[in-house]
Parts: sequence; C-alpha cells; structure tokens
Amino acid sequence: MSGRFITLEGGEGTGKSTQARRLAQHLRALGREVVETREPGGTPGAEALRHVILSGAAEPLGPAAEALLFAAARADHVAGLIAPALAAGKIVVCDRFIDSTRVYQGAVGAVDASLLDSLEGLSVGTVRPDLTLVLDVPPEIGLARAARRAAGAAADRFEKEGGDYHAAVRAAFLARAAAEPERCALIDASADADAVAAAIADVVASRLGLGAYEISGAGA
Ligand code: T5A
Repeated sequence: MSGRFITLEGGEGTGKSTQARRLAQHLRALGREVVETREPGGTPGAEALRHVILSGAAEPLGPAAEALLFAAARADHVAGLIAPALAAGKIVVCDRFIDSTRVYQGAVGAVDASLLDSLEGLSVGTVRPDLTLVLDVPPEIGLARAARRAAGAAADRFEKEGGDYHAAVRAAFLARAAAEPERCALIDASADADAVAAAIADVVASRLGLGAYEISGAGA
C-alpha cells in the first residue's frame, strides 16, 4: 500500500499553513486518512532543530551550514513520520519540503547545487512529493499577512530579510514551478482563503484523482 505525498511551498505569508489545514480537512471529509506536518519540524528532533534555525543561532555559520541543519531535520522527519505514513497508505500534507531548501539555501543563499543534491539524496532518498502546490503572492502582501498573524512577535531568521531577498525567493519559487510542471502546480494565492482552497482542491482532484471539491465553510 502506498499513500500520496502533497507539499505546499512559497514565500512568507503566502498562506501555506492555512491551506495545508484546509486541504487536510477537505481530504478527511472525503474519507481519507491524512497526516498534516511541516518543515522544518514534524518530529521531536526536527522541531528542536527548527528552534535552532529560526532563532538565527546558526545564521553566523552561513547558508551551507544552515542547509546541513535543514537536511538533518528533514532526514529525521522523513524517516520518523513521512515514510511510515506513506507506507501505511495515508496522505501526507506537508507545509514546506525540498523546494524550500533549493530556493532559500540554493537560489538565494548560493549554496552549491551539488552539495544540495547530496543532502537531498541523504535526507529523502526516494521519498518525493507526488504534487507540490506553489503558492504565489507578491512579497509585500505575504509579509504583511505574516506580520499581522505574528501580532507583535519578533520576525524570525528569514522574515527579517529585506524586500530584495523576498523578491528573489518569489522568483526562485516561480522558476521551480516552471521547471517541473508535472510535479508542481502554481496557485495564485492572492485571492481570499476560500477561493484559494477551492483552486487547490481542484488541482488535487485533477492531478491525483482525490475527490471533487465541495465548499466546506471551514474558514481561514
Ligand atoms: N526554510 C524552510 C528554509 O530556508 N529552508 C528550508 O528547507 C525550509 C523547510 C520557516 C522558514 O524557514 C525557511 C523558510 C521560512 O522562512 P515558518 O515559520 O514555517 O518558517 O514560516 P513560513 O513557512 O513562511 O510560514 P508563514 O506562517 O510565514 O506563512 P504561511 O504559512 O505561508 O501563511 P499562513 O497560512 O500562516 O498565513 C499568514 C496569515 O495570513 C492569513 C492567515 O490567516 C494568517 O494570519 N491568510 C490570508 N489572509 C488573506 N487572504 C488569504 N488568502 C490568506 N491566507 C492566509
């Protein structure tokens, strides 16, 4: 038995967490067993590394060292949660995965692609997404949303970067979606959360055959 692996990617505040939750609710309403998870994190070991990375403690070590930490967290997450869930026939919905490393550490951080290839092979092996939803909004909208949600909390290691950085992140995600159209679906995430959820459910139905969409009224 083999499940399906769906990842959500995009810049800060594009609505990945909101839509991961909405998609999981939608698939459960269709009678599917769903595991909702996120990166960095998802297992106790990976959540501990999340704290180290997002606090900025590893930033002075440089993007390559941060890539090593993301890969270590991912290896634990894949082995401890994702691979067993897929083997049990479940649908895994994951907020960020390998494309985030390729964008933040690779395209923007300029970490060597061959190092990232090696780390990806070590951390995920053959566990690859069946479908990647790339959520796209202009960075100023995404950052404003993230700031509203954080309501006064300090920006994390990546949120505090400047406008050029977030524009480069957006461009790199668009390039990844264009380079792998069979795996990736580009979603205009500037609409309201209900409309984005409906667009995602349509894509999941057409690409993976996982049910037709009915408005659940779940709210953002
Ligand atoms: N990272 C991660 C790397 O550098 N390399 C890696 O390999 C990995 C895995 C993770 C950081 O780590 C970096 C990338 C990131 O910078 P995080 O805390 O997980 O940090 O941050 P993000 O993934 O960026 O999550 P955010 O919480 O910032 O954004 P989301 O999940 O995209 O947005 P969400 O759903 O939380 O929504 C934000 C706010 O907007 C509202 C929501 O209600 C919420 O208040 N909202 C909408 N408002 C209007 N219209 C809509 N359609 C809306 N959808 C959501």
